[in-house]
This record gives sequence, structure tokens and C-alpha cells, in this order.
Amino acid sequence: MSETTFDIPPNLAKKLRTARHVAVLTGAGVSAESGIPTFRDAQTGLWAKYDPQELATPQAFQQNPRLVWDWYAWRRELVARAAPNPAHIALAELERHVPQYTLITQNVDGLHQQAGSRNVVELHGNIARTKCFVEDVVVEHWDETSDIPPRCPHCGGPLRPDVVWFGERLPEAALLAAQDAARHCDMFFSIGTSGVVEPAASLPFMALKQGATVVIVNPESKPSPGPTLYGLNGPAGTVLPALLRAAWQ
Ligand code: BV8
Repeated sequence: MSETTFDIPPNLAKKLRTARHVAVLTGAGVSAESGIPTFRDAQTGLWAKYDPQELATPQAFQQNPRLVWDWYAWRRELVARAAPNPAHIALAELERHVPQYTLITQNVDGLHQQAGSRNVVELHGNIARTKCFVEDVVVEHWDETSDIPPRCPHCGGPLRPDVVWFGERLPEAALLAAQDAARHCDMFFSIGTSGVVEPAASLPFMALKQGATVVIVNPESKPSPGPTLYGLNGPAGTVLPALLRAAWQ
């Protein structure tokens, strides 16, 4: 089967080969080729009529906890059936080539860790973790009753996914680590994100401002030839393996 290739600008490959500190920000587009719909894709099937920005909020959970719990249960099912794709695998391999590497993700699917990435900064939490809505502590075991959402075994409050909803603070340590990486890296990759949601969306600009080379990987990105801003407009599952081949083979 012919390997789908992508033309990587030679000077970009050279920059990556000699980079000291690489930071990467990923969004839903990196998991699209694993079969997980992005936020911009219409939510499929049962959920087509809901807007994620409406459901991923504390208000929606308080108004209709069952609906929000069921939406996440559906997404957890999708994630459980998904496997890392060549984009996740290339990003795990990149970590082995670069002296200092920070992988920052907006995704909550845990696929970067499944692909072997070690230093992963989860800005928006992880759908596989569950926490108490009242005590805000992670809960690992609870009695499966007819209650939906299930109840916290400590206080009886409703359980919720351990993800950051709109209007909620990001985990302090994760945000600080991401901003520190953006401020000190010499290359910053923004991969598979529409760059709308703050404060993640500001990270590439922080990197550009301090003189890092910024590379946008997105089928919708405008191609741009560098030298400090590159647009590689193709799917991450094709572009990233081609980038690693160009730099190290
Ligand atoms: C906060 C977890 C403050 C839950 C998510 C400043 C200005 C304006 C608004 C704000 C602001 N500051 C804060 C806000 C409000 C809000 C916000 O940003 N709103 C937006 C809508 C304007 N931000 C917040 O509320 C944040 N909290 O700031 O708190 C605060 C301070 C003090 C006290 C209290 C509060 C919290 C934001 C986190 C929300 N949680 N996720 C869950 O998953 O259910 S956000 C969620 O949506 C994702 O995590 C992600 O961040 C975002 C979706 O974006 P993408 O990942 O980019 O996905 P998208 O579908 O949009 O795009 C996919 C891209 O991939 C596309 O470009 C496509 O072309 C591309 N693509 C497709 N296929 C491929 C591909 N690319 C490569 N390869 C492919 N194959």
C-alpha cells in the first residue's frame, strides 16, 4: 500500500532536528482519525441536536444532570472503542527525539497516553476519570444503582466527569506548565485545533511572541512557508509521520 506522503519544507525538518525544546498543543482534530468526532463536526445521531458548549457546563449539569451524564457516557463509549492513530504515535515518537518536550492537550480521551506519550499536560481533564460534583474529588468506585448520575459514596452528591466545563477554571498546575512551555520552547506545534477556546488558544501566540517557530497542522490551515510560522495543511495522521521521516530518516 503506498504510504500517503506530505511535502515537509526542508528548513522545517532541519529546525525540528536541531530543536532544543518542543511544545505541542493538540485539539480534537488529532483524534478525528481515531473515529472520535470533533466539536465542530455535527454531534452524530442522538446528540445531533445538542451544542457541546451548551452541554459542557455546570449549569447544564445542574438543570439536567441525567442528560449531561448520558452524553458523557456516550462519549466514553466512543473513546473506549477508539485507538491511537498515526498522529498520536508520531507525537509519542517525537518525544524520544527531542531533549525537552511538552505535549499539551485539550482532548479528554487519553489517546496520547495510550500511544506512549509520557509528559502529557491535560488542560481540560480526562473523560475516563469521575469526580464528585459537590466535593470536587475524584471517585473511583461507587454503587451502581438505578440513579443516573450515580451518587458519591462519601456525600451522596451527584458524580460528574473529571473534565473542565465552560466557565470553570483549568487545573492550575496544568495551565502553568502549558504557559511555561509556550514561553520557553523554540518550536511550538498547534495540531488539530480550531483555536477558539481560551485560555488554550493563546498558547501559540505566546510562543510566537517570544520568538519560537510556530507550526500549525490542520487540513484547514492556510499554507505558509515560514520562517517563524508554518502552515501544514493536511490531516495530522499524514503530516506528522511525514515530518518525523523528513527530520530523522
Ligand atoms: C475559563 C472539556 C475562566 C469538556 C472543553 C476569552 C475570550 C472569550 C471567551 C473566553 C475567554 N476566556 C474564557 C472564555 C470562556 C470559554 C471560552 O473560551 N469560550 C469560547 C467558546 C469562546 N473558556 C472557558 O470557559 C474556560 N474556562 O477560561 O475559566 C475562569 C476564571 C476564573 C474563575 C472561573 C473561570 C474553560 C474551557 C474548557 C472547556 N472544556 N473540553 C468536554 O470535552 O466535554 S473545550 C472543548 O472544546 C475541547 O477541549 C477543546 O478545547 C474545544 C474544541 O476545540 P478543538 O479541540 O479545537 O476542536 P474543534 O472541533 O473546535 O476543531 C477541530 C479542528 O481540527 C478543526 O480546526 C479541524 O479543521 C481540525 N481537524 C479535523 N480533522 C483533522 C484536523 N486537524 C488535523 N488532522 C485531522 N485529521
